[in-house]
Amino acid sequence: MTPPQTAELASTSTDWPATDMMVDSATTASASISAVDRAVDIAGDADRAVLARELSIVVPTFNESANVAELTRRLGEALRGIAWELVYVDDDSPDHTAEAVRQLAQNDARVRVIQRIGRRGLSSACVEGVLATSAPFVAVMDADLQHDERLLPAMLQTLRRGGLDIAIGSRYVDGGQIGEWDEQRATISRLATRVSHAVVPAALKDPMSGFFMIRREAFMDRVHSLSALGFKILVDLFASGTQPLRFIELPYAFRARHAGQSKLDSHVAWDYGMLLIDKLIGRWIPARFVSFGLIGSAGVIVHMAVLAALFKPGLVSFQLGQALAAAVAMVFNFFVNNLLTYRDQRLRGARLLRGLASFMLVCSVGAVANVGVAQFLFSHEQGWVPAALIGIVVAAVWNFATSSFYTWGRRSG
Ligand SMILES: Nc1nc2c(ncn2[C@@H]2O[C@H](COP(=O)(O)OP(=O)(O)O)[C@@H](O)[C@H]2O)c(=O)[nH]1
Ligand SMILES: [Mg+2]
Repeated sequence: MTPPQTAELASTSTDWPATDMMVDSATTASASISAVDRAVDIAGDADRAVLARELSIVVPTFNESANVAELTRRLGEALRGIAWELVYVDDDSPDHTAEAVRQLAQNDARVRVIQRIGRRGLSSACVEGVLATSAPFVAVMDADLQHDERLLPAMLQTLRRGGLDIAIGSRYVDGGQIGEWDEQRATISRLATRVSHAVVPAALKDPMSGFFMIRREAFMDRVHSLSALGFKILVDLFASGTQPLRFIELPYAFRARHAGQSKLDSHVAWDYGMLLIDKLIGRWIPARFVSFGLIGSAGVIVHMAVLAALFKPGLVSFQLGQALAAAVAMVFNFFVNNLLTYRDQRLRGARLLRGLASFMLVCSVGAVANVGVAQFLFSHEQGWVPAALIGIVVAAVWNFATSSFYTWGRRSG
């Protein structure tokens, strides 16, 4: 609106005829230009004042359309008197969560959505949400109302006082509760907590919490070393960066899910293992390569089983049996890697078949390289075991590097 007005005034002033009047008119015109500029400045200040949020809230979502309106309403109530913004990061939920948020955003400019397509992952969603906001304090919480939004003002108050980087909603400090979990879920959570202490401080009672508020600076200090794998963003934050996070745990009672279903499934355990491996040795070996290697080892077992089943009873020649076993092992490796190693960018539909074809091509080249390298080493007086092992490692590195780019890396083509 405003820049055209200014331009209009400017052009009016140059269009005036050159008469004695000109000086006065020009003065009047420039006076009104500066009046407009001042008005623009004041309006700008007002806009900026409205936009200067103290608290950004980031909420990852997958199929939470029945929860977002209620969460937004409750946040509005809990955060009266605080300047906040709310960003949902949705992974293209089939239940149209992103659309539900857009409708809320039409009535409340503090609310918006980032809709990610062809991507999955709670941690990476949180990271991208935090990066899309600007307030000096950022909270992360779930959409299903299990996290008590009434704790947010106390978290903010604690961080405002200074001296701390992060305030965590904790189920395991005095006054905290895990709510209605069954015994199995509670045991798994306790176990995961114990294991996490390989990479996070032992004093942290609830590293599995997905509910916390962090100073933006502390987040930005470590954002480049985050793994952003899987579900456990807090473990990731604590295990990244050079300076330890100064933290406090505030108790709250974990509530029952409001609507919809938990996204926690058996793959989460794999993702968690990968996160821990990435934090422990990721500097030297990428966790995805470890996952790829483990699945490759399982592929060797599949290969041997198929070969034994076909060749031993004399159904096929050794050569044909070996070729068929290799093909089955490749298909097995492709599907399991698609399920686990590349869970966050899983191929589906037509892209799945194209992916399988490119994977088998890549692995065939890998197999030729394997035999070539091993043969070369063997003919140069290396023992057969090291020659074979080095051949396998060369093929694994090739298969991983090339398939991560050609099979899973590209969105189209
Ligand atoms: N963006 C995004 N959000 C997710 C994903 N998986 C889970 N979430 C969200 O993360 C939060 C926690 O998930 P939830 O299923 O409640 O886990 P649980 O509380 O451990 O059972 C919820 O708001 C989910 O909608 C995902 O892959 N991407
Ligand atoms: Mg939940």
